[in-house]
Amino acid sequence: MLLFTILLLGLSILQPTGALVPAGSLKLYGSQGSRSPLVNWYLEEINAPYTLLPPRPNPHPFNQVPVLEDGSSIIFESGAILLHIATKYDEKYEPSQSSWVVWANTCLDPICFKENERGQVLGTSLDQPNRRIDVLEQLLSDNDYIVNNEFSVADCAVASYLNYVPLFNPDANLKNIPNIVKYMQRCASRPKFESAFGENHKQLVLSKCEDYLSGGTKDKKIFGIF
Ligand SMILES: N[C@@H](CCC(=O)N[C@@H](CS)C(=O)NCC(=O)O)C(=O)O
Repeated sequence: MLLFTILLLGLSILQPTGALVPAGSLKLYGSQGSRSPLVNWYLEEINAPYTLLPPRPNPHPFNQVPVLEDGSSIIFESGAILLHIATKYDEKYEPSQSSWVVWANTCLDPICFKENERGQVLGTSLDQPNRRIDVLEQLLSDNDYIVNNEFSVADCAVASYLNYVPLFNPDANLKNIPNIVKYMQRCASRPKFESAFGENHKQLVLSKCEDYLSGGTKDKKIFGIF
C-alpha cells in the first residue's frame, strides 16, 4: 500500500502541467498570421492540450483574435489570456510574472510597433534610445530569462513582441541592444516557439539577429519575403 502511494505521488509530480487542463476545455481562435501564436506558444511550453480553431467566426466581442474559450468562460486580449492560463494551469506561475505580461502589452508593444489609427505597423522605436529598453537590456546582461532566470509566461509575452519586430520592420537595426538580441535568439530557438510561430518566423528571427550582432549590415534584400 505504501509503495502504491509513493508511486502515485511520484507520478503526480512527474505529470506535465497540462494535466491540470480538463480534456477538450481550451479552445483558441486564431491563426499563425496574427498575434495568437503567443498564446499557442505558452500553451505548448506548459504542455496544455488545446484545440486551435479558425479565426472566424469567434466569440470575441470585437471580432478579433486571439480569443480563448475555457469551458463556459470567454477570455479576450492576449495578455489577459496568458494570465488566465498562468494562474489557472501553470504550476510554476508566480505573481511577478504577471507584471511582465502587462508590461509587454502596455509598454513594450507601443515601443516595438508604431501603428496608425487603423492598426497598420508603420515602424518601430526598438532601435531608438529608450529608458525602458535600457533596463531590459541590463536585466538580460546576466539573465537568460526574465523572472528568476527561468523561462515563464513573462518570456512568452516579452519575447513574442520582440520577435515580431524583425518581421514587421525589416529596416530596423538592433545592433545597440545585443543582450536583447541574444534573448530573442534564445527564445526563437525553443522548439515550442517554432511549433507555435512556424519555421519561417523562427528562421527570419534567427538570421536577422545574427545580422544585428555582426553590425546589421547585410543586404536587406535577402529577407525578400517582405
Ligand atoms: N490588444 C489585442 C489586439 C488584438 C488584435 O489586434 N488582433 C488582430 C489580429 S493580430 C485582429 O483580430 N485584427 C482584426 C480586427 O481588428 O478586426 C490583443 O492583444 O489581443
